[in-house]
Formats: sequence, structure tokens, C-alpha cells
Amino acid sequence: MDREIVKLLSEAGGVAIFPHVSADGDAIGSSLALAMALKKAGKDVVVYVEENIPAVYRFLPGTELTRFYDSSDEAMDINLALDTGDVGRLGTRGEAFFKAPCTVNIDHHVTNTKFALLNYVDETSASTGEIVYILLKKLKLHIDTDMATCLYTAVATDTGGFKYSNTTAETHRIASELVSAGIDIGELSQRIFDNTTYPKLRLTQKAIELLEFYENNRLAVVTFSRADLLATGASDEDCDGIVNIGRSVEGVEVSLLVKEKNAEEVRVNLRSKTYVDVSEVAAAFGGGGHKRAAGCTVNGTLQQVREQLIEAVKDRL
Ligand SMILES: [Mn+2]
Repeated sequence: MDREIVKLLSEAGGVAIFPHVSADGDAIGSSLALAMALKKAGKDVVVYVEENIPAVYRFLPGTELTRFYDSSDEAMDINLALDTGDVGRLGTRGEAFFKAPCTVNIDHHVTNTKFALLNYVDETSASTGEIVYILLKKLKLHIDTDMATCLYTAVATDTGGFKYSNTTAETHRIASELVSAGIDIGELSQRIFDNTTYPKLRLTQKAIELLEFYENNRLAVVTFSRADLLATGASDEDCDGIVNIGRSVEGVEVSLLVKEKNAEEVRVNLRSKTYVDVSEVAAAFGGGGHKRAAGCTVNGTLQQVREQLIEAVKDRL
């Protein structure tokens, strides 16, 4: 952990935390845990979210520290981005982020562009939650049950429940410490992993219907139009995890979820199983991520972007 970041955070009077757009369990969990810890240490803290917190994470402690940025808000001493690979992932909060005298970027994406004044990027870490855990230790802040609940959510979601290849011995050591802080793993796991809604179930059904296979079944693709989302009653956050359906099929190396965002933009989620570095594919389209999980937002029609991505992945299979 960067000593200067630790020193600055311990001395700061006010800190604003910025998780990435379409915040996932890691972005939200690590932001809430850090916010609660800094608050408990007597600091002024706010978490600026881009969208409402996804329903699945609304039970987490610390959500009262989140809100939307208002241009009349006074700048804090430090603006700190968490789990955010590049400025684009700050969405509409990009300008607000750079208003503080000191900006910090803490992340684990291999494609991180080090956009802040101080950057700490550990791509060997499975989750930003693990980095925040280490940061809290360095700050000598006690991790209570609420903070542990949020950090465990961060670690567990970014490792797919400790199943993905990014999971390390260190991941388990940290998880073990978090469990010791008194969290209820059974209840927490059920809430974050075994809890669906009818719209999400219908969306999953639609995804299976629409699954297409290419390149001797090594590439799986699901393409969602806005109409598909509308027909199922699902929201954008319900698309979380859909890309894993294709990857789970025997023989598939790369899975794509190609989703119409609006008339001009298409969001693509990429997953790979063993050897294709999808962060490179996503980076070629202005996005980023990790070797086995990445994403990009591309200008064009749904069909155009779908074709472009299929071509780009074919070369690497
Ligand atoms: Mn993450």
C-alpha cells in the first residue's frame, strides 16, 4: 500500500469516495466499508454514486453515506475513486472528481489509466475490497461487523463466490479475517448470490433462448436489444451475471453479452475461461477490465458492434 495515500487519508478532514458507474458488489462494498471506517475516525465522508444502489445491495450497512453529487457541494480534501479503471467509468462525475485538491485512485484493473494525482493499482488483487481491507489495517482502523459485511460482499462478488481464477490464498486469508469479525455468511451469501426476481428470471430465460455459438462453439454470444429488456421487465442491473451463462457451457472459451444501451451506444461484457485475455479486447474498444472479465461501451448499432466484437475475439481463439 502506498504510504503517501495512507498518510494523506489519515490527515484528511473530508473524503469523497467515487465508485464506478453501474457499480457492482466490489465497487459498492469497498466504498461503503471505507466510508464507514473513515466516518468512525471522525472524518467528513460521502460516497458519490452515479445511479441508485442496485436493489440486491441495498441491505448493506452504510448506504446512508451515499448520495448523488450536486454541483453546489463543496469539494472535500480528497476525492478517492475505487474500483474505477479510467475516467470514463466515473460517468457524469468526472468533472466533480477533479475538483478536490487531492485525487486518489485505488483499483485492481490491469487496464487502469492512473488518472488521479496518487494511484495505487494492484492487479494481483482479486477485488478492490481486499485492497481496502489492507488500507484499513494500515490506517489502524478497526474493522467492525458492518464494515466486514461490506468488504466480504466486495471480495465474494468479484471472485464469483471464491470460484474464479483471480482468487488467491490472500483472498481467503482476508475473507477469514472478515468472517472472524462476526458476519453471517449464510444470510449474506443468500442475499447476494441466491436471490433473484421474476424479471431477472425472465431475462435469464431470454438469454438462454438467444444464445448463439461461433468458432466451433468456443465463442458464446447473447445480444439484448432494448425491446428484449422491456419485454422481460428487467432493468440494466438485472443483466449482471448474464454473461456467465455462455461461459459456463462446455467448450466455450469466450462469452459476450452485447446489450443495446441507447440508439448510439452498445455495452459489451466479456468473459473468458482459461486463456483469452479479454481485457485486451475491451481495451481495443476503449474499455478495460481484467484478463477473464472485462467490458466496453462502443458507439454503433447493436448489430455493428456485435459483428466487430465477434471478429476481434475470433482472432484470439
Ligand atoms: Mn473490482
